[in-house]
Amino acid sequence: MSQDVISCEYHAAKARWNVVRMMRASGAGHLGGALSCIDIVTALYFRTMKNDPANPTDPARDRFVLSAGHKGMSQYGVLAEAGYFPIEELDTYGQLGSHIPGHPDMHKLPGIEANTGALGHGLSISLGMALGARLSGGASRVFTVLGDGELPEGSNWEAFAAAAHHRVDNLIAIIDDNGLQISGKTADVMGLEPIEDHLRAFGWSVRVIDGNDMEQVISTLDQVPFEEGKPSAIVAHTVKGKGISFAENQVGYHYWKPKGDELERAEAELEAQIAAKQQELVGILGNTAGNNAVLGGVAPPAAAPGIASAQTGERVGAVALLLELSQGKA
Ligand SMILES: Cc1ncc(C[n+]2csc(CCOP(=O)(O)OP(=O)(O)O)c2C)c(N)n1
Ligand SMILES: [Mg+2]
Repeated sequence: MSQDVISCEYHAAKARWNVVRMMRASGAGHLGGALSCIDIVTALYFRTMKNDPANPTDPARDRFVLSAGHKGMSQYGVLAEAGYFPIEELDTYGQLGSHIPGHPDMHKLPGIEANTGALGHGLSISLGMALGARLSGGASRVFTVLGDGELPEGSNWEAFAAAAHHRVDNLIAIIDDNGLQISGKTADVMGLEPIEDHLRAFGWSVRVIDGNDMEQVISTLDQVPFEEGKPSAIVAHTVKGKGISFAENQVGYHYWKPKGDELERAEAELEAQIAAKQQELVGILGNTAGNNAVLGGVAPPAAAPGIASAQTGERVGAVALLLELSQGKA
């Protein structure tokens, strides 16, 4: 397994831990869908996309739109891990005035490109961004994550058709195909399987992968656009609630209100995953200060897992931007 894969797995494990930190702070949230797509979101920020936490409004950046906005904790967990905002901000999740509300708000947090949560809008927004980049002569690509249960929203299909018609090959749609949605199996509520056939019929170039297998996620994202002149789609088979054993594939954990010792059990499981990845990384690289810097803050194995993050002095820029957003200046 390559160092890049393990490094992304490590950051994904820590991002999952961040999700549980938000749950601990707020007492409730959309857990299942956040955990199914978080490996993909991690790979996008830590490997695929041109992005810089210290300069989140760089016009040349690639864009990420979380169309299924209820999965927002995935993006917050990854942005915090990448150093877009101070990690302590996670403890304000869902509170009045927080920069990280229940659904992403571009006016409140650096790194959020669009307000989402009403399903079915993100792909159209992303298409507009991708066309805008083309018109302005930029090289930016736009990545968007949709849920399988989101796909029946009719507006998606206008965007799928328009993107192919206009040959928008800097647009990449990733379907977090976890087979479940809010009220049950997607196949029972409004099934579109096999999703890849629909997308191909609409003129997209499509790959089907295991979206919780970091090696597949990375190697597939490395290949976009799959075909010149065609938008790219990845149908990512995932597990809702991935990473917390008792939440996996359980529709009841779409929205989680932790009870009993669930939080402690979730944290213990994720801390074991973080520690295991940390050991793998240290095994490859050696536990030196230089290597820690390259990896964005790998804590020595003796340190408490889950606490160290990629946060560096660069976050000062993000803090300043947060302040401006609060004051309505940015
Ligand atoms: C327009 C719109 N209709 C309904 C909802 C309510 N809703 C929130 S999450 C969800 C399920 C979405 O399923 P999926 O896209 O598969 O996401 P997952 O539950 O797997 O995270 C629904 C219907 C919404 N947010 N927006
Ligand atoms: Mg789903």
